[in-house]
Amino acid sequence: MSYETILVEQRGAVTLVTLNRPQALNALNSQVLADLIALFAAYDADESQHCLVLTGSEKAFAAGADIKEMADKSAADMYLRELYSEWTTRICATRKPWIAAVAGFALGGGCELAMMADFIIAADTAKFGQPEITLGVAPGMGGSQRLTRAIGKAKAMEMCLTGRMMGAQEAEQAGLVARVVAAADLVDEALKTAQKIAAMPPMAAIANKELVNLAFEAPLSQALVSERRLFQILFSSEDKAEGMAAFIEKRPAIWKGR
Ligand code: CO8
Repeated sequence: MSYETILVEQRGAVTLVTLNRPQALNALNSQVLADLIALFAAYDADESQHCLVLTGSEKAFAAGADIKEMADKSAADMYLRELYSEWTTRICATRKPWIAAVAGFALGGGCELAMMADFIIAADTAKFGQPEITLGVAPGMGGSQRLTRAIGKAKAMEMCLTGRMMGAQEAEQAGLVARVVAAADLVDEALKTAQKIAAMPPMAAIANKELVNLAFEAPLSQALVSERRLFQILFSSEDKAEGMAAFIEKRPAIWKGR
């Protein structure tokens, strides 16, 4: 598969993806979106890959949707063609785990893209923001909802209404990012974490992801039933038998992915 705006390499069972439009601070134009749709579909379909890291440059994870591309779009263009929605739907439908490794600016659509990840690891240089209001619009790819769920109403409202950026330390304290690391170590740390996830039984990884995400979608009583059912179903997997046998026999497990 060849891509125009992203660099993709496989490191064992981990796919490392780098947004690569440095001249525009990785602004998300339609080519980036098309590349990401194809990339995430390919990742989900590739049985050799079990975790993915998406990163940008030192200066910017992504500085938002491409304003130059959006500038002459009308409401009819956006509404009738549902621009961006296919992209959002496809990425959020990714079943396998993936991590956003964020350094520098993650603004507007860039912040929204990072928040679509299962979790964010941030460099100490990361700056998150939803500055759409300064352009006369509002977040359109989940920012107002995912940011509010992640950090609560007060901070999300303040950020959306003022467009102010939140630094990495504050983002960690507020619950937006899982961990902050030195900028020089960002990709290595994210890859190490991804390799740890990729070494887990793959079906259980998908189930764990599905269940944590359910906390944002379903009422607690239904989500708890779904959790119980998935827990019970995993007892039929070969990896459950292997995982428990390996523990008892004090040896490493060898996963089958079934
Ligand atoms: N789009 C297009 N080009 C961009 C963008 C962008 N979002 N951000 C930066 N660039 C370009 C600049 O135009 C500049 O290009 P050139 O050299 O040709 O002039 C180059 O990248 C470097 O940028 P700067 O010179 O501005 O770099 P600075 O270090 O001075 O500033 C900032 C960095 C603060 C990040 C600044 O570039 C900035 O404010 N960028 C815009 C941030 C922003 O407003 N993002 C939100 C965009 S709107 C959005 O994302 C909505 C998404 C939801 C849509 C869903 C619809 C359904």
